[in-house]
Amino acid sequence: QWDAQVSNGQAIVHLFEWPWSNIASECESFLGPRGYGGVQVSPPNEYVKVYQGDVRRPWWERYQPVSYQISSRSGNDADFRDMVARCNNVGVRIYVDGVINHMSGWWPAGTGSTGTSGFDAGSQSYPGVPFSAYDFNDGNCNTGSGNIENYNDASQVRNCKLVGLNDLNQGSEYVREKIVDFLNYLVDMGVAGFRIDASKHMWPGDMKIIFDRVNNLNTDYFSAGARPFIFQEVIDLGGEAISGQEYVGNGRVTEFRYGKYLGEAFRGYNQLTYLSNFGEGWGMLDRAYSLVFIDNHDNQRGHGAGGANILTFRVSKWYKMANAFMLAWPYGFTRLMSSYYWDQNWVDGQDKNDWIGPPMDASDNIIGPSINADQTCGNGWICEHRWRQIYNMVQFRNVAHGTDMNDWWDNGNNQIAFCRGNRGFIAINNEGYDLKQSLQTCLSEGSYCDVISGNKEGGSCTGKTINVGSDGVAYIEITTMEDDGVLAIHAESKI
Ligand code: AAO
Repeated sequence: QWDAQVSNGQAIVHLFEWPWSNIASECESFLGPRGYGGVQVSPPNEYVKVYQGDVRRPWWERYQPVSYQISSRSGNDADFRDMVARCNNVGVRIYVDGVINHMSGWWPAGTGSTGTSGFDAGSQSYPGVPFSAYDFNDGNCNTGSGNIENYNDASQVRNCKLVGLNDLNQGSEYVREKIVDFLNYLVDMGVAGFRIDASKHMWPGDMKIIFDRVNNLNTDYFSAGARPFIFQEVIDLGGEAISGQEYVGNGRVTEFRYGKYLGEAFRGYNQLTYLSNFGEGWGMLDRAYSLVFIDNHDNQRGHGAGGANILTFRVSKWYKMANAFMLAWPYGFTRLMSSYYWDQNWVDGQDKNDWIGPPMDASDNIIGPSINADQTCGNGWICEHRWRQIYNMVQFRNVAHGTDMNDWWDNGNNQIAFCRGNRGFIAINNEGYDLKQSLQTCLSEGSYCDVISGNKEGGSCTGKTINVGSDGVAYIEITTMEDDGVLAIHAESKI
């Protein structure tokens, strides 16, 4: 379950809070044609409807399950099935955000949910599954509050409540059976795998027992015996009792250090020259086990981990540069973030608006993205995955797949360049002065379109044209005045 089971491309995108019908259309009209491998979707199963003071339908309500029925603000079971079929039919996989560590936090009896199950958090009664108090970890938690109080005690991190969320006991055969049924229901309808939420808070051994019971993928879309792709959310920046390494036997693990280090580097707190051995050489997980990203739905808004240096759509030039590096670099399985806009309100170093959910109408229904004539998104959606500098680097990653990194060059500071076999070449300028160099591109003689400054359209380039000599050398120029500090060419951008 370390294999993403992709067929259309080597990068996936988190379409955070998108409705299922919009995802289905996006697979057919954009993700399939542009070589995206798959989509991580928001939790599809029934959860709490949160109204708490001025907090109204926060994005994080989806991380408070009420049942495993496929019923959410993104759509119902039929909508979800339709999306899975339509995306698979164009080769784009669906990965479900599986919230299986816990159920909801405390809410007064009668609090609503996105389905019909009803629940009583106080007595840990979730009839929609059903779960009752017997199925939770209270008896295994030794802290006074019942919550996690110390991340240096591995037992309480697993057996106590994460921020007050009722903590399921995955040591119970009954609980395992209900979780396996939930995952199998989704696998049988054609999903390719799972992001496993809050994995740090479950025992790796219990998780292995659960995953080993999940069915092979649906042979309507996958080869016989194909195993679900598993990527486990474990925040490990070092310094705690639990490490991501403990989970690599179950599947891939989110490598949070990756985005943190690149954020620091592109913001100028580290020199790009040191990226020549980025990956295991920096203490990160083995590339076969890591899931990498620049930002995620938590740390783009100060939740989770990564701190103030995490790059997001709000610092778009650095963001495009870091994503271009990630998509060109041969380490890890890559995931892009696709966001909606919200106004931040910084008070004492915290964004008081960090709860704001997706664009919604007067009835609290999500307003999905509109697509503009220039192929960007409207209705308040950022659609980073539709930015030319990003979708073209997704193609770069596909063209370079199977090669390693070679012919590294740098200026000793913040100008770097490297090849991927004889399939691709990228140069990055993060200096305060122009990059003007003749560099080895490792490509065959000919003219190539720079896929950052433009596209290859018909037989010509809408951006820069790069002429590679018979020795593979080309003159590369990236001035500080340009929109983007990156230049990239590859075997399929040749004219
Ligand atoms: C909401 C309310 C809560 C309320 C609760 C129950 O905000 O006030 O008590 O409901 O009613 C999301 C939101 C939460 C939300 C929750 C449920 O983020 O605010 O709570 O939905 O609605 C830990 C977990 C990690 C988790 C992360 C947010 O380990 O798994 O917290 N991420 C996932 C999801 C996330 C979701 C949940 C889990 C819950 O992605 O969206 O929460 O389903 C340290 C630890 C980390 C820990 C962080 C934050 O990180 O290492 O494991 O993550 O703290 O607690 C440095 C350190 C780094 C440290 C970091 C932050 O960087 O190096 O280790 O500082 O301190």
